[in-house]
Amino acid sequence: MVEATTSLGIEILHAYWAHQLAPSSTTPLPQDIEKTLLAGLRLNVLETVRYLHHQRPSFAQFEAWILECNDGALPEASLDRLRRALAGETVGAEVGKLDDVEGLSADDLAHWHEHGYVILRNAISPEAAERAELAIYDFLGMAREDPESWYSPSLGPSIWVPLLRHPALVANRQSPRIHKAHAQLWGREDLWVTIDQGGLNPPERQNWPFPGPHLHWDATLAEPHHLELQGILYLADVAEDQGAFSCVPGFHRTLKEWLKSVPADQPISDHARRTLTMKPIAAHRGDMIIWHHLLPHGSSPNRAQRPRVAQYMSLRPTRYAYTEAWKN
Ligand SMILES: O=C(O)CCC(=O)C(=O)O
Repeated sequence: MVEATTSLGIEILHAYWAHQLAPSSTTPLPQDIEKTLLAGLRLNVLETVRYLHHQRPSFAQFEAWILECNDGALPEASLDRLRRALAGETVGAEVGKLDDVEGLSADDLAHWHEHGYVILRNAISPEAAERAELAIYDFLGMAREDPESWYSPSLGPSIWVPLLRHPALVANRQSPRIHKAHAQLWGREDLWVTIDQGGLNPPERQNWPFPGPHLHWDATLAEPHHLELQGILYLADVAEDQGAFSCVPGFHRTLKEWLKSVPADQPISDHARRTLTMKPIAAHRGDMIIWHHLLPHGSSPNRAQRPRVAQYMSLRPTRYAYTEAWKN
């Protein structure tokens, strides 16, 4: 094999690039490694795949693009942490020591085990949340206090907002309390935070019906089932009827049995949508809801007066158990 010249010094990046450009003649990276690689290079999965497929860059161009995405440079300490983690070394938390950081309480953890989700109160400060909230309105060319502006075509027919690297969103990904809570749930600190987008779910009105996401899973339901976490940060207060994140609490414990009841001739998600009821989760500005990826979940129609504004993020360890086969 020809050794690739790499300016970033992340050897397996070449294998990732090669596989994206020629999937049928190359071997994919293990899924967990691929996610760690992209999160460690502070890349969003979709933007990276789109860039590679549309531009078909050389490897040197790909590495240059990665730096461009990161304002021209990635800190050497971050690259070093990524290199060591990918080489199998145990690395600590990205945000430094977590020992003295207040995370989830014993009650929170009991709630997590029973319901499969937990509200991390004050995951970020109200001020940090508001900065990110205003950044999302600004990105969409909307004004928070002008309801007419909430339906601007800039939103498109979804609640997703592809704002990835505004400083306010970047800062929220470094919240020690968020890293601590995830470390408690994963039982380890070598976590990598996704570069995920924002969301704005305005009140429903004529010509703007709630577009989803409706009840779904982002996970394979094939066994064996494993832990993975997903999260949403509320950037302003969210009431139950305000387009709240919704899920079927406790379903991570009953999924295996429930799967046996799904008629063989029906898609699992269709059956789930017909038979399961989600609970909307209200919370405050700066709170984060973390859920087990085996909970059926979605957003909900906003029947209140103000948009629900949110930032998505997930934290995963360098390596973790997952099931390859897709069933959903
Ligand atoms: O925005 C929400 O409330 C739901 C988010 C969701 O369905 C997802 O992240 O998969």
